[in-house]
Amino acid sequence: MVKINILVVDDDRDIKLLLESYLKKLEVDRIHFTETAAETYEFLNLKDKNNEAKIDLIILDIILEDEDGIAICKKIKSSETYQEIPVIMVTAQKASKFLKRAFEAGAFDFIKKPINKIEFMARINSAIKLRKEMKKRIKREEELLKISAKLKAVNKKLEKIALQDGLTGLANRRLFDKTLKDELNRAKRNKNSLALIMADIDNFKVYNDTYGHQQGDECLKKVASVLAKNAKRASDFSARYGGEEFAVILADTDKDGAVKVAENIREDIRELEIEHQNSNTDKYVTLSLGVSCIKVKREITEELVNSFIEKADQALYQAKEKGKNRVVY
Ligand code: GH3
Ligand code: MG
Ligand code: MG
Ligand code: MG
Repeated sequence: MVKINILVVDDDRDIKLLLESYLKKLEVDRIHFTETAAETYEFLNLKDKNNEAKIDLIILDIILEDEDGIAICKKIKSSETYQEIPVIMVTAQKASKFLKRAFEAGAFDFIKKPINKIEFMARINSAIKLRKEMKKRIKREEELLKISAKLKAVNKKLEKIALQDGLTGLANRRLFDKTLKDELNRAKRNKNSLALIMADIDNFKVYNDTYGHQQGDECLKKVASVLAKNAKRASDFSARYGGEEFAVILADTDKDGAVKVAENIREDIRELEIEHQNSNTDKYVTLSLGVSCIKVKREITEELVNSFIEKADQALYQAKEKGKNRVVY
């Protein structure tokens, strides 16, 4: 249910009592009273911009001790919190000049004294209805905003998941392809060298055959975390390239730097001592790595990207040929 709170600004005790008795018959939650402009401003707390409206409808006497109602109305209407709240002016003044000024000040309606009960009830009722609709609309809009914020967050999560390898949590091949192209462009712009490491677990088929696919998955996760740990600069990037193959992109890194990182990864994997009794390299799981490095001088084409990967792949192939568990540049 939408709640309606009303403020009556009037300095006449009899009028206050009369209005209170009328308003109590309407669907109103609370009725507040103020007698002067100063008291009204303080009650509404107009100075605070982040104020939440505590009043839904204002019934405002035009003649008060300290300030006239037209000025009060203008001030209320210029506050962010209360600018949409209906203000109904009440006065004994009959002149149409007053009417004009009241509406120009932003009054929603106008009630003449002496107050006619039927007229008063009808006018207040229509203002209440308007305010209720307004509040419902605001609530709907707020709910829509909340839903849209939630959707955005979900979308962001989905986007992230779409670029992530489900098993290891590393970037997937799709993100690798995009990142490599972006990094090549950046390296060209900044005239930096860029390095790529391709890594492949040795004798992994035999590992699966020996320990089962599930333990194979566990091994892949451990290898991935070593890669992530070693690609530790903000500009480093590690991905699962596919199957038991991984890739690391190192921005602003030359051959020696990249070989060092690759060698660290190789050693860290060996030091995990993941038992692999049927391996032909060691009794533990090992990794072969190929490194390529580039200083881009020409346009980044698909051909250039592919040949960069190819170079790392060739180096990896040589590492396998030479007996695995090693880094080749
Ligand atoms: P090499 O030392 O020459 O690299 O030999 P290898 O056995 O490691 O290479 P091969 O390409 O013959 O086999 C790769 C194996 O990796 C076969 C495949 O079942 C396994 N593999 C690929 N993806 C996954 C995965 O997600 N989970 C598990 N458990 N195994 C995988
Ligand atoms: Mg008065
Ligand atoms: Mg392979
Ligand atoms: Mg392999």
